[in-house]
Amino acid sequence: MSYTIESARNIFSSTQVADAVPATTAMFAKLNVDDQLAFLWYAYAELGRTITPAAPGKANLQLMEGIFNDIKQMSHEQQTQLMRDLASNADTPISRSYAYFGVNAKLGFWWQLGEWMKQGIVAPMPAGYQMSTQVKAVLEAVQRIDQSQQITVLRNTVVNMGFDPSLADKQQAEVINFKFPRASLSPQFTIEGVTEPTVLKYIEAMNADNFEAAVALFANNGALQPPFQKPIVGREAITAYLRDEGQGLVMKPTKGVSETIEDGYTQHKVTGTVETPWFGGNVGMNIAWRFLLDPQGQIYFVAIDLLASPKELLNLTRK
Ligand code: EQ3
Repeated sequence: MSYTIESARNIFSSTQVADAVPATTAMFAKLNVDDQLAFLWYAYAELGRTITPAAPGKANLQLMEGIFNDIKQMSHEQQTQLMRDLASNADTPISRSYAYFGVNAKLGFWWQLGEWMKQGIVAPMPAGYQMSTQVKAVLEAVQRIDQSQQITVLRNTVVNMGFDPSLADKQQAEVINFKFPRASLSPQFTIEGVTEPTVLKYIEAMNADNFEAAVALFANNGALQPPFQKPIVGREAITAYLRDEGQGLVMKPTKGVSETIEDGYTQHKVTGTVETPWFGGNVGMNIAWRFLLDPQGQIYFVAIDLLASPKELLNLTRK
C-alpha cells in the first residue's frame, strides 16, 4: 500500500482532539464587532495575567514602531475605529499591514495595545459598558475549557483579524516574525517507548529553533499538519510556517509508541506538553505528534494535535 497525505491523516485515529476550540472560535465569530472586542478584553483580563511579562520583548516590538507611533497620535475615536477595522477585516492601510505580521507579531501588537488601554494611551473600554448576553455566553463557554484551549481560542481570534492578504495585492512589506531568546541548553529528554532517531532529532531541532534542521528530516513531498488546520505540504512551505509559528516553543515529549506498518513505513505517536514563550511554564499544552515515516526514515507526515484532556496523553493505541 502506498500512502497519500489524505490517508496519512488517519493514523492513530482514536486520538481525541480538543474540539471545543473550533466550536468556541465559531461562537466568537458570530458576535458583532464591538462584542468581539469586548469579549477579548474580558477574556484577556483573566488570561493576560499569566503572560510572561518579558515575552513580547523590546526588540520585537520595535519592528512595529512606525505603526505604534501612528496609533499614539490618533484620537480615542480613531483608535476604537482602528480596532473595529482589524476585527472586521476591513481594507485599511493598518489592517493590510497587520495581515502581513507573523502570528507572534499579531499577538505582540495586541499585547501592546492592551497595555496602553490599561494606561489610557489607547481608548479603553467605555465606562459603564454592559456586557450583552451573547458576550456572556461566549465567555462562559471559554471558562468551561482548560487554559491551554483558552489561549488557543484567544490566539485564533487575533490571527484571523486584519485584511485578508489573499485578497490584497502581495506587493506588501515582508512578514514580521518575532524571535524569542532561548536558554542556552535545550531541555534534555527521552521518550518512553520511542527511540526512532528522526523523531528525536525533530524535537531536538525544534527546541533549538533550528527549523532548517527540522525540515531536512521531511521527505520532499512531506507534510506537517498543525492543530485544527489542513496539512502544509513541501519543505519550503513547512519552513516558512515553522519560522513564523515555531519560534521559542519548548517541547517536552514524554511517552510514545512505534510500529512498523507496510512496505517499510513506520508510525510513531508521541505525547507530552508544549509551552509557548508567551506563557512559559504557566501553561503546558497537552499535545500529540502523529508521525508517519517513509522507508528512508524521512517524515512523510506529522500531525500536531491539541488533546481534548490530560487523559489523552496516555492514549497510545494504534487504531
Ligand atoms: C487588547 C485586547 C485585550 C482587547 C481588544 O479589544 C482585542 C484584543 C485582541 C486584545 C488583546 C489580546 C491579546 C494580547 C491576546 C494574546 C494572546 C496570546 C499571547 C496567546 C498565545 C497563544 C499561543 C498558543 C496557543 C501557541 C500554541 C502553539 C502550538 C500548539 C505549537 C505547536 C507546534 C508543534 C508542537 C510542532 O511540533 C511544530 C508545529 C507547531 C508550531 C504547530
